[in-house]
Amino acid sequence: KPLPPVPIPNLIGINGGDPEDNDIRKKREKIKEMMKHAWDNYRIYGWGHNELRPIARKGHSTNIFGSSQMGATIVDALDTLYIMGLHDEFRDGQKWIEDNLDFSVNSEVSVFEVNIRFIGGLLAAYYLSGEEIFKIKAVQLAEKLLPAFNTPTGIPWAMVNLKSGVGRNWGWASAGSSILAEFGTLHMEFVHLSYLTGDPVYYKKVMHIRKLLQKMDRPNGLYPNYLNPRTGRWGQYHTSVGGLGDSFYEYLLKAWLMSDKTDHEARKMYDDAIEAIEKHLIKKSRGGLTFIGEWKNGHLEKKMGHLACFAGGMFALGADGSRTDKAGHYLELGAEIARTCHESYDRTALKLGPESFKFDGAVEAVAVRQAEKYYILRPEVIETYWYLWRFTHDPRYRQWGWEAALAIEKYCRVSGGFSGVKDVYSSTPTHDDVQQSFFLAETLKYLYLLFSSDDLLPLDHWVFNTEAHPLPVLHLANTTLSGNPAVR
Ligand code: DMJ
Repeated sequence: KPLPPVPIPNLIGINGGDPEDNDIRKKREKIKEMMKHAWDNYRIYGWGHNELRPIARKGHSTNIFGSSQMGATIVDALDTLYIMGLHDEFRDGQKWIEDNLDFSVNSEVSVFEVNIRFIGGLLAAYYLSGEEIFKIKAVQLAEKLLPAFNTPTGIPWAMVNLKSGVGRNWGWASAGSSILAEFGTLHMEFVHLSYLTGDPVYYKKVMHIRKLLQKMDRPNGLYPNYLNPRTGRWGQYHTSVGGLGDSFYEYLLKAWLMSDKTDHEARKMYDDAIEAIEKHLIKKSRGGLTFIGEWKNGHLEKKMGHLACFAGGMFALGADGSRTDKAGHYLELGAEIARTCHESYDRTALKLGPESFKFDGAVEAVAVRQAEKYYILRPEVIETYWYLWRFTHDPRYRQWGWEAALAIEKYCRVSGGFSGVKDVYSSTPTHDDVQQSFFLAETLKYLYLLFSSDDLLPLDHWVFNTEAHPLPVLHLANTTLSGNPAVR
């Protein structure tokens, strides 16, 4: 059905970004070529499947996408194709979405993953291209996610069946809990959905989550990773800026940025959370590396996940507007995290970072257990390099990003696409044979932006969701999202 017309925010910097320097231009071209390689092979061997097995040369999927072929790679890659000027490929993806992307399927999907990859990807493609189909599909999908919020507390289930609307939580999550980084990473997309549809339902759902969290006790000021949606009580007292916690903090900051810095409540929650995190989780190793540990049952585990490396960029992004004018401090903290994460790459045989690394006696920024030595094409370290580059223009970030790009090219590229590797400390890598959709959505996009000039997607006009999908800043001064029809 047609959606009500709303004023489209100022879309500044959706093209261009040509660097003046010849060497940088060549590097940027190389990243675009890598994107072509990833996309073209997916196009040939995995089209319509969620992801690609680049060695077996066939489709791949995991339980987060449910049991149906939803073309996750297509949706996730669209905006990267667009900003790289790969317009034929973009149109090809658009055509597949128009003809095939259908959400009336009996399939149980992750609410979080579908929100960040599909709704985020479709909204970004809509804003960049102006093609209505993306907005319509985003709204159709969002309607299918709404039943996940039918819990006694309004904290959504982790998974929902798109057809029946029945929701449930992951079996492995503490005492039937929902996950902070999942139910806390809906705000950006849901605010845009209310903005674009004129329907306050999405806004109300995420504001309800925020209000509930505000009322809860926080041990040491920290948010635990688990919350039971039936009882409204915390599960285990684990706190992490990596997996299970990460993007909740990111979305507090980005809610404020996306509201043109008018959502002061979100900014306060971010500032309070970061203060507690700095006090209890951030430490310096003997060798002088700043790291973010994990709080588990009353003690600090000196282990940092690759996922937590995104926080370097978050601290830099949040520096401006921080309490008591601590901008310099947070920019420095972001730079220290970037350095630590670079060390985690540099101390491996492949110059690619492990999934998680320890700080224990003589061990610094190195994975110890075999199960933590893999690299699955994740973006977080490159994401942090890019934010630090934008805010400092220190050439080291482009150098570090280029080192990572070369390592990906050398060890992850195969003739059928790009694959993760199982052990970054072994000089003869074994591939995992998965080309993750976030490699096209995030890793290659951040690399491309790192070698572009700052006029491409400037950060005072665009806010990137946690899957690197850019959404424009909304100037909401004359708009209400809470359902007063007189104002819309
Ligand atoms: C992505 O889907 C998103 O960046 C998410 O926030 C965390 N995990 C992956 C990439 O590592």
